[in-house]
Amino acid sequence: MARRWTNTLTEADITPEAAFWNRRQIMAGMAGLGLSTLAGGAKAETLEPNSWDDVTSYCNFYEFGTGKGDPAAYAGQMTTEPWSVRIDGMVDRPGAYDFQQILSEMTIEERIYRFRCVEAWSMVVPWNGFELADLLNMAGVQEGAKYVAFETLYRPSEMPGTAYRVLDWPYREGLRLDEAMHPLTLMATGIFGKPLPNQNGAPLRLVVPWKYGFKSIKSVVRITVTDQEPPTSWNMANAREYGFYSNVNPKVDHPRWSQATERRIGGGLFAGREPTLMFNGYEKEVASLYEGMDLAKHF
Ligand SMILES: Nc1nc2c(c(=O)[nH]1)N[C@H]1C(S)=C(S)[C@@H](COP(=O)(O)O)O[C@H]1N2
Ligand SMILES: [Mo]
Repeated sequence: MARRWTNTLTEADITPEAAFWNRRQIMAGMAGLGLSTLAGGAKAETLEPNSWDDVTSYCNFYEFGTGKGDPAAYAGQMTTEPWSVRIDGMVDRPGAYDFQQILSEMTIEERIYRFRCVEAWSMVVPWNGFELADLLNMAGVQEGAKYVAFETLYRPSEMPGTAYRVLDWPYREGLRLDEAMHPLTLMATGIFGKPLPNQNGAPLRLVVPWKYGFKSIKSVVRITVTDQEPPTSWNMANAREYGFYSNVNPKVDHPRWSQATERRIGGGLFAGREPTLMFNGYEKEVASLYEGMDLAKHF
């Protein structure tokens, strides 16, 4: 149901935003997993994506500054070619994987996901990318592995924000292995059918739609499969405010603000706040991963 295309897209094939909007007819549950959703007779919900301008101008990418406009202003100086991703740890085929080589092995598809920042704003983003599981399977996950750790590029000469120790660079994130292998978990390489702009995490970034946005680490250069829960940047910065799991949960407030509602970017001055959904609306798909866990404790 998710429209798939292969990675043979050329510049000429890239869909202009207008055409994207015209040909688009997408329903929420269909993104990726939706087959079972529809087969089960559940009513598909229409997700109206944000505009290109919303997605590319209102960003968090602290390596380029903490202002929402800083990434759009400064991330252009990040060199993204050549790019390779080191995959190491508990894998059968560790090594430096060239980004172009990765692309040639993966099937790029479109996924329209809700995106909810821990700061209580949200967007709907039409991503292009491949399942993280496909990449991990390419490297061959070994028996006994339990977690996956990720690192962003750390290149101070091109990243003015890293002059400030807001976070302990490089930016680091992590997932439990079953979260990483979940079919909703995406490695994004594009938005709106175009290559990912630098400010959104070029050339490839993680997207975990049921978790707060900071888990969706940008411009990934290293993926490590491990049996230990990996340290993560926001958790190291403030463990009381940012847990390892960071699943979107309207019933577990941030110590300094409520998580019950969200402000949809692009909604206009008079748009009301919208209720935040459990697991950001992906409860049916992911709740079973956390069966028996106290989600207030493992926040
Ligand atoms: N390397 C890196 N990844 C990052 C961040 C960051 O500062 N550095 N910010 C995170 C946060 S807080 C959010 S909300 C999302 C924002 O993604 P977007 O700008 O593409 O909407 O990226 C996440 N990934
Ligand atoms: Mo965020």
